[in-house]
Amino acid sequence: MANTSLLKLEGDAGIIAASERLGMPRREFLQFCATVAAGLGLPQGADAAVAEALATRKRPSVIWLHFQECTGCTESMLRAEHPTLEKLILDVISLDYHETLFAAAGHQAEQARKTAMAENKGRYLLVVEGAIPTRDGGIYCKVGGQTAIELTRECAADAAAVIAIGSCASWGGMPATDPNPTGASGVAAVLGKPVVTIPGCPPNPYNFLSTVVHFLTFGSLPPVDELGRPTFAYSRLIHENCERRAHFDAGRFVIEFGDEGHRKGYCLYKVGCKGPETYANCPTVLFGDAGAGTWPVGCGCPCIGCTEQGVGFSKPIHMLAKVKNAEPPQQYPRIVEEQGMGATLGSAAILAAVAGAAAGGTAMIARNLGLSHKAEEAERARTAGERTEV
Ligand code: FSX
Ligand code: SF4
Ligand code: F3S
Repeated sequence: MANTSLLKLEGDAGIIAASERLGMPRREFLQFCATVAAGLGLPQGADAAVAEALATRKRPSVIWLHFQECTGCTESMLRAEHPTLEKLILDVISLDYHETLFAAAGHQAEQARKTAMAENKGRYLLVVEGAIPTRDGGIYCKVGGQTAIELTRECAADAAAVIAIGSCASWGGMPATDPNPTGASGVAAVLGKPVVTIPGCPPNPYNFLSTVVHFLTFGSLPPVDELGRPTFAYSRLIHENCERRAHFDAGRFVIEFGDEGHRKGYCLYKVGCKGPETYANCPTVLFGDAGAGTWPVGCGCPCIGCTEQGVGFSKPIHMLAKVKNAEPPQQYPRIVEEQGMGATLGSAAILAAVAGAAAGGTAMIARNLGLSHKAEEAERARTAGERTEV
């Protein structure tokens, strides 16, 4: 069943203008909205609300701070491909201060931050990338003469919401690795109040984009768990949706890197994969949209638990994971239909309504939705070509 409310928007002037602005075909833009709504676990019809919000709402002002980190979070956001993610992110938000992407420098940059904060008082989003060093009065990271602690507190005071992007900002991440000489801490610890965290080193840019789209559509950030992680992205163990799970269940393991099991794509548990104790949607959302397998385990590398405090950068890479959940995976691949031919426009959102926040399954179907459209287009082009030849 097609989602009629979303399809009705296809001829809407606002949608046409938005897709032109983004340089995306209208259908692709609407598919993207359905994908985001499904990924967020929103009920049926919410994809239309997402599309309308993206097309009409004023972009929220974003102040983006950088502290102890490698800038991988920003890099991962800018390197994603389809649909031109960096374009979408930069169209969805108004990035008023970002040290890496800013042309301005020195006092000019600082002034831009202060102006954006004053003009959008109480309405801007504060995004923090990187850990905050707290030892010795925070002297190990200063920007424009202010410590990271001072800057975070100053910018958070009038923010509508605070998002800690990456594992460093979430809890300290790699800079907080024992013995943590600078006292690297997460944003929540410095502010003394919970914030939304998007952990991962780097985090998946779709999780950031979906969080911002939720804010834009509903004026609030999505539901989070006790660590501030949006439940749409971090409620399932990697092990639950891993493509190698059948090998785990059947006892087929890689014993040594490069052995026969490794070449055959067996389970990486015995070479230290932390998927069984790490909550994230990496196997279902993937990175960069470059095709199948674009996530650590898909490339043959054990998950190091980069999204999980107490696992990533703390637990030795070779150490066996604690298997938290030995339940069967949430969904199995279809065995009859060819992948990508089963989902219709809007069915991902309907599935989301049925499955609630079953992030893994909905994201997978949503992704297939895109493939389905591409397959249809290819088939249409092929038949058109045949007709012309006749
Ligand atoms: Fe940390 Fe972001 Fe790791 Fe790097 O900057 S989460 S070190 S990938 O990228 O903060
Ligand atoms: Fe996948 Fe790792 Fe679980 Fe094996 S242990 S099924 S590789 S997540
Ligand atoms: Fe990180 Fe593991 Fe995902 S290493 S990127 S949480 S697969």
